[in-house]
Amino acid sequence: MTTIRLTAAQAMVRWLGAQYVVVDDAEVPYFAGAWAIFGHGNVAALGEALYAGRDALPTFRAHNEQGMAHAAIAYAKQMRRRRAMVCTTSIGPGATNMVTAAALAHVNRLPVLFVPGDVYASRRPDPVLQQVEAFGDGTVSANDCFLPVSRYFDRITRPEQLLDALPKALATLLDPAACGPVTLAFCQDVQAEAFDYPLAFFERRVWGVRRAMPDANELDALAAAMRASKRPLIVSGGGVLYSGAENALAAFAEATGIAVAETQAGKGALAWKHPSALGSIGVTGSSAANAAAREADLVVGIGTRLQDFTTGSRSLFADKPLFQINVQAFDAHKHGAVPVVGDALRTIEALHDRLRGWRVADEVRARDAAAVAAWNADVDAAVAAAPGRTLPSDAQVIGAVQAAVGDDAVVVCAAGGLPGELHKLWRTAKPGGYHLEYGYSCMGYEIAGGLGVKLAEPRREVVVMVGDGSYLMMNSELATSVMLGVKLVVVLLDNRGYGCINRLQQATGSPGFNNLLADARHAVLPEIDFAVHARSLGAHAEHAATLDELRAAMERARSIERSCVVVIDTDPLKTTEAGGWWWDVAVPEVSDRPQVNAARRDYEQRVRMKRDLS
Ligand SMILES: Cc1ncc(C[n+]2csc(CCOP(=O)(O)OP(=O)(O)O)c2C)c(N)n1
Ligand SMILES: [Mg+2]
Repeated sequence: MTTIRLTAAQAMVRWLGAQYVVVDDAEVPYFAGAWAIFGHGNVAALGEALYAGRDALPTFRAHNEQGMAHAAIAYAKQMRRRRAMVCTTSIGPGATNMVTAAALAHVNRLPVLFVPGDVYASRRPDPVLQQVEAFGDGTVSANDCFLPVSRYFDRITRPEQLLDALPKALATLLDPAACGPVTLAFCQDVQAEAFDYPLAFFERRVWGVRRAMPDANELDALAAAMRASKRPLIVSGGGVLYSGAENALAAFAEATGIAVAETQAGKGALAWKHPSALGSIGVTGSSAANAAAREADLVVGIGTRLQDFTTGSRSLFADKPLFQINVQAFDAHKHGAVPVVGDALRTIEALHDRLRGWRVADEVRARDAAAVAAWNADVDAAVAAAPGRTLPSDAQVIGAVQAAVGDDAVVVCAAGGLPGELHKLWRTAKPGGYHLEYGYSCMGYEIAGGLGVKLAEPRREVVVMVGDGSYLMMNSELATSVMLGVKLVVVLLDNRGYGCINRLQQATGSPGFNNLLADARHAVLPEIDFAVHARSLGAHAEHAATLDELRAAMERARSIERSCVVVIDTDPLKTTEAGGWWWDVAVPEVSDRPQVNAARRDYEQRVRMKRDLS
């Protein structure tokens, strides 16, 4: 056997750079690059290896480990899980800074390879700087925090372990059902240790992605249920996009006339104008989709986790017969659904075949069309700019942004009031045009995520919509976007606080407290000049005083090559009333506040209604 003597770090980098996949008929490296913030746990050995291997695996520097991990995860999401990135950190705080991002990737079923440095396998210098010491367990390190939020975890304590760990890591990242974050905690002394690796280990390898065929019996059961139904509804989730099934779904919907509603992760599979598109479903759904869900005699989820925002906390269609098409049996069995385990594309194709000649009745379709027309009028009204000089609503800003960008644009968002408003109001023309991280809804994902999106699709306009709270929580990768020449347009909606939580707080009977800046303990009420801040990071930045100024600033932003930030003050209280559904947020059972008691009575009534439903 021919061998080559390499450090474990060199072996890892060499192997990672030799893994390929086929995307749009071209063989491309699976790993588009490695994000790295160096420290004593990775600079000496992994740093040396990344430098030597920088042609096959380019390294990118970031400012915050969580931020760089968000960029990596967003890249994979926008690439529809066909390609991914690596993130490496020092031991200790650099590593644990990534744990939130690991949880985000875990919830959203997105691939990312984490390589945090780890303590010495030899224990030679213990306790090494930043080592977390457990009194009763010598095997614990800070990286154990990754265990519950990794789909595959290994600690590399011997160089030859890589021969096994690396292929297992990639098999997990590329597995449509098991997909999620992989953590290879890399002991820092082991990174530097040499070993005679078989040369064959580093041969270029092209990986395929499995498409699981649905079971014939499960498929027959679904086809029979659909044939018997008069008012079926498809709930289309992120799995439709990850499977590349959007054209098959559109063709199936056209052939059968079946109505389709979309989750946050699934939005954009059908163009908003598609005749079967009812818009978004659930807590932040359209009136058309939610009415169809109440009327449905059969609900078919495709590639959805059925999280509470989709199901209205199980109050929207819990009383309906439910089938779940999902590549992961864990999801296919949720909520008592009849499972159809399989790839979304293959299952839709097979279903299309079995349902030839079957069509939803014209009067049902006409009802849907009327409901969609009414919803579209509601959207137009919500986003229309009101005359006068009152603060605009999030909806009006969304309307102005939507009008300023092309059909190809990608809107990026994650937390605050905006995701709900965007889910209701954003009109997605093309798949991939709507990038919402709403599995973990992690404040701080927006700008870092936008960077990953733009790296994935450099030719598309990327518009990040972000609240003042999220911006303050993590904005540092804006500087990275400027440094890398990866242009983002960031629209920052400044309502001076955690607007959506303030509204939720008041809806549950409490006074405004500790959410809006003015309602929080303060010696000085902050007057943050976000435009000045963004400029200091190197971005072009403007403050728009009105929606007209916002439109003009967006126009300018389109022609500027650098990342741009447009700040606009917004009303923290106004939201779109049309559409939507109940969301289960537990209200205190006892309180001195009559408003809380009243909210509790409403809450109990809703919970009773829900119980009657299921
Ligand atoms: C990391 C993180 N911390 C806390 C929350 C809970 N949370 C959700 S939205 C929100 C407020 C967001 O404020 P901002 O970005 O200004 O948006 P707004 O609500 O004002 O629209 C908070 C605190 C979260 N989703 N993520
Ligand atoms: Mg805010």
